[in-house]
Amino acid sequence: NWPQLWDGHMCVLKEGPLNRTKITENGKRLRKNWTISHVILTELFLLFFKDAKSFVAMKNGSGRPELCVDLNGALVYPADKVSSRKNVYVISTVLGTQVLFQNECNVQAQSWLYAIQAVISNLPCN
Ligand code: I3P
Repeated sequence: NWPQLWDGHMCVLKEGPLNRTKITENGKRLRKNWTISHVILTELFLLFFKDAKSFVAMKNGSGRPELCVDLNGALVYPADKVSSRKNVYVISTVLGTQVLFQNECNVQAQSWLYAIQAVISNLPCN
């Protein structure tokens, strides 16, 4: 139950909008479908919500993220040849999920990269 899991256990390290698309699930390639998400970085997860309102709703006891990426053992790096877009990074999880995230502003995109890298390096499986 997401609201319960959230309650008192996780703090928001970074929050804001990013474009994202899942490209692999369980090691299987998916068709790209870029969407804008409201992204929340915690000490354990990168959570993608439909919008900021959905995140507030979850905290108030209803709903959950559209996508939850387990950062323990994950890798994050520039996705240079994976997209025609600029400032694209890939997060690759131990269970074989890969998510691209992107921001038109390279400073913004890079600040997400650094924040996610910092979380990963603090987790046991880094
Ligand atoms: C895809 C769509 C994606 C694009 C992808 C296309 O077409 O245009 O935005 O990824 O390129 O295949 P469709 O909507 O028909 O699925 P990028 O924006 O990241 O380049 P790709 O096939 O080179 O991954």
